[in-house]
Amino acid sequence: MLSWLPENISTYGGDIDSLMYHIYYITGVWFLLTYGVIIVFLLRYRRQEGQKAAYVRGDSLTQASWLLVPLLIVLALDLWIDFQGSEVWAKIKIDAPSSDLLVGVTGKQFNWEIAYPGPDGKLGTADDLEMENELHVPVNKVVHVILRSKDVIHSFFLPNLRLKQDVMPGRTIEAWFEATKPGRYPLPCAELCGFGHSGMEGSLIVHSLDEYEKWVQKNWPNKP
Ligand SMILES: [Cu+2]
Repeated sequence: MLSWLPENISTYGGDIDSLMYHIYYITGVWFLLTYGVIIVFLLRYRRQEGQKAAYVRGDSLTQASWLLVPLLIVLALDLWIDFQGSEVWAKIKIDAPSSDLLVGVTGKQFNWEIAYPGPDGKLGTADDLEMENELHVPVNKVVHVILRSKDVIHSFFLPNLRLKQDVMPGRTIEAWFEATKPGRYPLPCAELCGFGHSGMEGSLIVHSLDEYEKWVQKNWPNKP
């Protein structure tokens, strides 16, 4: 069910998806329930000959409970979602695994500037390689992404990796992911950032380890 989500190729994608399904099912059941009650009441209490409409203010507890009981249930479900979500949130946002693979991604109207640190492993040095809109990574390796913006707010979005992070001018934000399947995947901007926003789309290229090694050798032939 609900297999319309894009293919998941992220180590933590399953956690995000199960949280999503959780929310879908809760809100789905609640949606059917409330609209079911509305429809039943519309039919049952429709206009009838000789019966005047009553003006109900909810003064008695029995009447007010029509609001208070659903309110408490919704609140409890909300806390349940928060509780379940906090575990996933901590796993992804707080306990990021360490990695020596680093890549810089800078959003600008209307491109992603991707910077690879080169053999010294540091960004902002002479051996950096810069390219536009192509994020090359190896499969099954943790990659840290250093996110920046040159102008306005953009949003770094890798739907297949279940990763979406706003990119803010003046701030450096770190994210991470680990892709589990080689291929080419979309990297759109998910924040309306101006006239060319809809065309702001890069690619994530996940290489097999051999292929990635070849890509590295091609770009840094003297890499030790
Ligand atoms: Cu953008």
